[in-house]
Amino acid sequence: MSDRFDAIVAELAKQKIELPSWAFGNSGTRFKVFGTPGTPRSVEEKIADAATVHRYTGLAPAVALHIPWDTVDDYSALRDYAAEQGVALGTVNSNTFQDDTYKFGSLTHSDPDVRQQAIDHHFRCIDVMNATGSRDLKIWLADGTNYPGQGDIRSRQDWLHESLQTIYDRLGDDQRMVLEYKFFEPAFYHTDVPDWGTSYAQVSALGDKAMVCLDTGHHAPGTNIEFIVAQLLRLGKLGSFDFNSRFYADDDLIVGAADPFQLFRILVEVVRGGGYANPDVAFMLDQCHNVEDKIPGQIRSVLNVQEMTTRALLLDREALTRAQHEHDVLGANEIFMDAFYTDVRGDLAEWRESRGLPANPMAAYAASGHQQRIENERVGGTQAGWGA
Ligand code: AOS
Ligand code: ZN
Ligand code: ZN
Repeated sequence: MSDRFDAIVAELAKQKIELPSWAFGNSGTRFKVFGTPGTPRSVEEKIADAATVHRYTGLAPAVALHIPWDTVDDYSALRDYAAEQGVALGTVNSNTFQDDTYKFGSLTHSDPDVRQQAIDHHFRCIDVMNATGSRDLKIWLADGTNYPGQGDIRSRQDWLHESLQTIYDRLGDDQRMVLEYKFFEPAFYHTDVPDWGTSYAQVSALGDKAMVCLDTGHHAPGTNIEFIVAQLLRLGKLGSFDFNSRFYADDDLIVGAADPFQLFRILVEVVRGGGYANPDVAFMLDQCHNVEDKIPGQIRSVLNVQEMTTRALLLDREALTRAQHEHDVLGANEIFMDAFYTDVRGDLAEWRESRGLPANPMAAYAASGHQQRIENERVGGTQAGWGA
């Protein structure tokens, strides 16, 4: 391995990426959900698939759950099962976007009884966290309106604060809430948590255990996402990422597939803000594999994050800072781009082998026969999820 790589390997070894359970379920679009052979039929099989990704990459030691898609009778037993597979249970994601009750909103609904029902759902999510030992409750709200005049935009912010405060007050000392924003969809006129500023304002009003979740697919085209990352890290309020990539909207494609340079720029700010040593930031994927096999899709995803993280760690910050202070525009840009253009695949392959991992996890998985085995074994039925 190169000397440059050796110098950053200790930092790179801290990288942990949390996989979403729903990445292993069947997903799709509003037009069609295509099932794929080998799709998990239970929460346990989803966890087993996530553990397979971790076994091939060493990058994914935790699985995020989604309630109610990952409902089981005994979450402590599920926690033990996950541990046997070699992974931990991570973030608990709530869902107030699929019940008819929430047609006109959940935590922001004008009817206090509906708000209470949504609050009670989050209380149940916290009960799950208490059983699984999870730190984070992730709240993403589909709440919003489709037409001007449909709802009282300002009152909805007040109702949202009251609802979030009630949930926040139920969190344990070692638990957090991460509030995720999204500029549109499924609401088309206004979304009640549309941008980082709203999430920041709402979580700041709650306290230290409330943070912002940044989903990389949740911004208008052309948004400078790395600016938001730098600002939230500077403010101490970046709690988690939902990594994915998009060409047009919230496409939930493999992270880095649409714009590896944007992923690199985001990770440069992550490294600048403490990198994977920063205990405040959870690095989660939030992706759906509509047409590709799911386990290799997740392997590809975590490898993309690892590769761009490696390049970000190679950025010569001392030289860059000197060039910036000297207003050496072209020199600074060249230093920045040099890190991005550095091909780190050979070093990473060598490093993986030195740690008992396959040099090329994608090729190793393809050659393993594992996909064929699960396709032969898993006949009949699939797990609840986006498209179930
Ligand atoms: C929806 O668009 C958001 O990205 C959510 O983070 C995510 O898909 C959800 O958490 C799954 O419940
Ligand atoms: Zn998300
Ligand atoms: Zn999303």
